[in-house]
Amino acid sequence: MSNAPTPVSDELTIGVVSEIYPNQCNVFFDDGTKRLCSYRRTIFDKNAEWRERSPVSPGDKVGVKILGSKDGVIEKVLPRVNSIHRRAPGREGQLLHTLAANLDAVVIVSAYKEPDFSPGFIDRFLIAAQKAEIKPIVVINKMDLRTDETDRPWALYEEFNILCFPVTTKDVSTIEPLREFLKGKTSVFCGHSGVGKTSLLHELFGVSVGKVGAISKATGKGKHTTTVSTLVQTPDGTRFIDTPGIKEFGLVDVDPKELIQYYPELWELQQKHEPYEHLPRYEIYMKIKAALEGEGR
Ligand SMILES: Nc1nc2c(ncn2[C@@H]2O[C@H](COP(=O)(O)OP(=O)(O)O)[C@@H](O)[C@H]2O)c(=O)[nH]1
Ligand SMILES: [Mg+2]
Repeated sequence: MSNAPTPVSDELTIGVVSEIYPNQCNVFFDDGTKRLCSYRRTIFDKNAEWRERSPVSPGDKVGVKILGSKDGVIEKVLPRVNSIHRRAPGREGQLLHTLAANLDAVVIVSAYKEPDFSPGFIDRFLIAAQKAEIKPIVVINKMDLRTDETDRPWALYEEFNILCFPVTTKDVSTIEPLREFLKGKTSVFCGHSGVGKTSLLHELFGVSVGKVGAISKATGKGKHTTTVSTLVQTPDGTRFIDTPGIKEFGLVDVDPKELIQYYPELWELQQKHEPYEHLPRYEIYMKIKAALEGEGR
């Protein structure tokens, strides 16, 4: 691998977006350097059905015009292979917040406890990942808080062939399989605030991700938490994106009627029962299960 940044043309150098600030972002280059870059607003697509909250997102590959020793200007965003996004919270209209782009995996993190295991949140990310055709995995952290060894609230997902990793940052041996899975990949860590994403990333890769999620003033309507994702790259080429404090995850472009189609096994069962498209997958499953058990009696 060359140590010099890759030039795309005489003028532009390819890099990967790391963090987004209001009018600038950090970009990583092949040689391991990072530059603070501004972007031209003209790279927004004004005709798109959904407007993007920011013209670039962590993981985006960009063409940068190098300025001086530390800065640059993003002149071009290369086409995305894929991305994971949500409705921008606290904003009206069709505003899209792309959490991360060009991913190999979506890591959905939940805690076993503190905060409670959250199947509704996992379901929504599973749907978003499947819709974007990115491999989802489920990580259940804080397993040290489990007292009943037989309790496996994630078992349902395993039944659906979704890879699940029960872990605890208190015992590094539990995170080895996860580290192995993530090696060489670009993945985004998604989950409620407090489930242990940042602690896990620190244990997995020995890198500290700065605490973000600052409080900002929302225009007119009081305060809300801004969500800033950060991409980090390790020397072996593994990349991950930490997403602090996702409280809301509104699906975009998913018609409630098509929802159940993301779960082929439920789709099949649903043909025999009432439609439950409006419910989270876990609840649909419990209802169908109850219906089937009732039928058997
Ligand atoms: N009991 C227990 N606590 C943990 C574990 N991992 C992280 N924590 C704690 O959970 C809290 C939130 O962790 P943090 O990494 O900031 O979560 P994030 O908001 O998802 O990034 C911190 O107080 C951590 O010390 C774990 O495996 N077990
Ligand atoms: Mg965090």
